[in-house]
Amino acid sequence: MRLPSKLEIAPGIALWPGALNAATQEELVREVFALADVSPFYRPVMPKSGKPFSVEESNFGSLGWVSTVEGYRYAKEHPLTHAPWPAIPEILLALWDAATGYRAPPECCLVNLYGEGARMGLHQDRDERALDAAVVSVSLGDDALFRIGGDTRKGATRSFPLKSGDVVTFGGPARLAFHGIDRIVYGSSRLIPQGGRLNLTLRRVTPPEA
Ligand code: MD6
Ligand code: FE
Repeated sequence: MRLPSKLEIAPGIALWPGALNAATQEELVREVFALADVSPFYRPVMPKSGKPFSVEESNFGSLGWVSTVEGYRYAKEHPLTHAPWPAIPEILLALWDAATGYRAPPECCLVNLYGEGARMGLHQDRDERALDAAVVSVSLGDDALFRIGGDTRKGATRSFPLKSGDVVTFGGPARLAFHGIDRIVYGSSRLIPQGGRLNLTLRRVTPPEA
């Protein structure tokens, strides 16, 4: 896979606007929902409070990121079906190589499904041990407003729009930057049959040498 030129949003944060063409976006959406038949979307809950997420989630890969009242963790199985997660689609593996050049493949593709009104609060992706690998994020469907800050929850933040087909990487000095989704523009895209937005984030969890 070849990527167009990237924009440096901040040190360690790169954006490839429209990296995936319409045909590739459609193919990915088909694959994600086909895999969701075996690995269904479910609504995770927040650690401690048990408050439900506004997004629904699933995972692909050898490890899936899950959130329960006990905390966040990587798990080999779906929390409801107890089946192993399905393999990460080839398109995404090729994208990972093109965007990161990392020496090992991703182990997790976390899938977030946003319906009307869904959002994601400011958070860090810090449950991975391979923090030298960037996180690769793909947006599909409705437009979203992405917010980024620094390594502490306080500090200044800024936001920028993400559109269907955009790819973002978080690495190096930005690997632990706080970020979230303020809102989506529900109904702005017709890519996803039932409407809304899909976000796919690819992560390397364990150091390749481990
Ligand atoms: C989203 N993205 O775009 C949520 N995490 O719906 C993330 O949480 C994210 O975009 C790490 C790196 C890039 C991301
Ligand atoms: Fe994240």
